[in-house]
Amino acid sequence: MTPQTRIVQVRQQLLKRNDLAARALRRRFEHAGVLVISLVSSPGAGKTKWLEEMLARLGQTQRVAAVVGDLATDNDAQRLARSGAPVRQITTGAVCHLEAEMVEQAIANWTLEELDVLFIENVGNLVCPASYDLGERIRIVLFSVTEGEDKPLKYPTIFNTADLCVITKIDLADAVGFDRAAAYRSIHSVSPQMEIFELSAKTGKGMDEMTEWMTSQRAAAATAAPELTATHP
Ligand SMILES: Nc1nc2c(ncn2[C@@H]2O[C@H](COP(=O)(O)OP(=O)(O)O)[C@@H](O)[C@H]2O)c(=O)[nH]1
Ligand SMILES: [Mg+2]
Repeated sequence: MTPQTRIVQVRQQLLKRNDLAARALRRRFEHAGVLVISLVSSPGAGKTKWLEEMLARLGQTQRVAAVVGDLATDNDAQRLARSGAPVRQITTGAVCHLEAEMVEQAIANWTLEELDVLFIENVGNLVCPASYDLGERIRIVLFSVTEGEDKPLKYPTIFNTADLCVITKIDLADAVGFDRAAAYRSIHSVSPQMEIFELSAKTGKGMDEMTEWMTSQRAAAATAAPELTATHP
């Protein structure tokens, strides 16, 4: 066996182990009636800023919480904790993505039945997080207007494994000459059915629509498993 073959085999085993853990997590989330949404993007695309806004807005009607992953520092968890929502930081060290077992450990002391929506902010990275199922129901890829319209073409897997694309920092679109048509073409060429939101978490533009979408997703998840969510009208 060549070293290369061995590396591939070990990687496949790791992914399989993650898939099993993710499947168990998904069952737990569904049983508890909590809608779980993960966020992926490049570093700095605005995941934490979006979450700060979303926890504040959605938190008015739903019981929200967040788990946030980073290589180092708990800066994001501190920012998010200001919302008053329960927040857990996962510090991954050298690991460039979250894994299902890390999420499982981070939420070990939470009673999931007491939550309506749980957000998971993945490590900022457009490659590795695409391969790791975290048991989420919805994966959102954020893509800021400053990144270059061709990023979906360069990193297709992170886009075609997501359920929704959010174009962030729309307040900067004119300043950086953002080419909206080119960005949409890139996104739809790797994921033809992808729904797209445009917003600015800084100015609030588009955040009402985003919050409404989130509320409707929560309602849809509850309808999908009504017997599990009967205590959360
Ligand atoms: N102008 C503008 N800046 C933003 C917006 N969203 C995030 N930022 C800024 O972009 C930087 C990175 O945001 P952050 O939420 O930490 O990104 P993350 O690494 O994806 O979590 C911070 O300085 C944010 O204040 C936005 O909608 N408009
Ligand atoms: Mg962040």
